[in-house]
Amino acid sequence: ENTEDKLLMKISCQDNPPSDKITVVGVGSVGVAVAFAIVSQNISNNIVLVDADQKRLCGERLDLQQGSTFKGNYKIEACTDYTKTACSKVCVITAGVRQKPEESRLKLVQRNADIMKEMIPKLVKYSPDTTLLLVTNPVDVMSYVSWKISGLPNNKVFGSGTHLDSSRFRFFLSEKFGVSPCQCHGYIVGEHGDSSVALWSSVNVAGVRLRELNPKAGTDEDDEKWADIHKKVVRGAYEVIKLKGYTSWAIGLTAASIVNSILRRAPHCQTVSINAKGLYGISEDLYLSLPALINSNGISHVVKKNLDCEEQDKLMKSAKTLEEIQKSVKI
Ligand code: 6V0
Repeated sequence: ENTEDKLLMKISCQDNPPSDKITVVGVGSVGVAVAFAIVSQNISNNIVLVDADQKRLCGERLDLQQGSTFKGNYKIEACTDYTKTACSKVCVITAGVRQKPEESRLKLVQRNADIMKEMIPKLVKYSPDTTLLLVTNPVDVMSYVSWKISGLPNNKVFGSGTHLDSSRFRFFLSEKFGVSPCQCHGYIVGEHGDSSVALWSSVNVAGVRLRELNPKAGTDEDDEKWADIHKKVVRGAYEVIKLKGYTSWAIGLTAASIVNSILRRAPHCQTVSINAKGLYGISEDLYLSLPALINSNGISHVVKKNLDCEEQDKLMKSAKTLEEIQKSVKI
């Protein structure tokens, strides 16, 4: 095994030809933030919006269109019946119910699974080669349900997962050090939710490993209580929902960054919710977040990080939590 093979495990091979059509299903606070992040950053100028609520759909379409003057005339289409979604490169799924204040993501499971059952076959019918990016919560279980329903290979169905949690983690680290979040590297894996796992052993700031500076960082024996940062990550969404009723901008940018990796062939390592069977000690078809590379064909590789015993233990616990919910959902 050469060094590259020690780092990366191949998931898929071919690289598909470019197309930049992006469907966003659900034009609630999240869907609109995703669409806005995509057009405002020039990731794609070809968006189709879908929602069951025709009035809201028309309103959001008009509002977005009327700003296109400032962004090189992007195209925004909309429909309730999926016809205009044909040949989408990526379908970002944000439709569904959201958490009420202090409600856990896992509470939403069957209601949103039923919505996936209705939507996914229509999306795949019109775009049989698409990549499905799930955002609807609980995102790990919704990714699994959508994979099952879609019949697509598992490299083409995945969720935004803990990519947002990792962004929150990097932001809180950047606040602590006063170093840009782009240079604070840290990964959250496992469930996008209460049982997520911070990989403290690999946190590094400007190339310096945190554990070189404080070997106990992130553990219970740490006097500096770095683990509190992970608690803040877990509380992140609850906090925003308590204050403004929902979360939108950070998840909009998070999903857009994944779409960017697919369209731009930019193989960034992102913690996304994938079928983890055969990876990191997981033997079932179970969706949870692991560090992965994304290209135009979806998930191309999984990064084989060395976890310490505590991290591996916590990942298994997170997997157990998700496995129970995943089994309980009726597909
Ligand atoms: P919202 O503002 O209520 O919007 C939901 C939209 O979905 C509405 O416009 C509905 O009309 C539409 N919708 C519902 N059912 C259907 C259907 N069958 N077909 C088409 N459209 C439908 O919710 P919001 O946008 O705030 O949240 C959407 C989902 O994203 C929720 O499940 C959230 O929990 C989830 N989030 C996931 C995050 C993540 O990190 N993965 C982050 C934030 C929210």
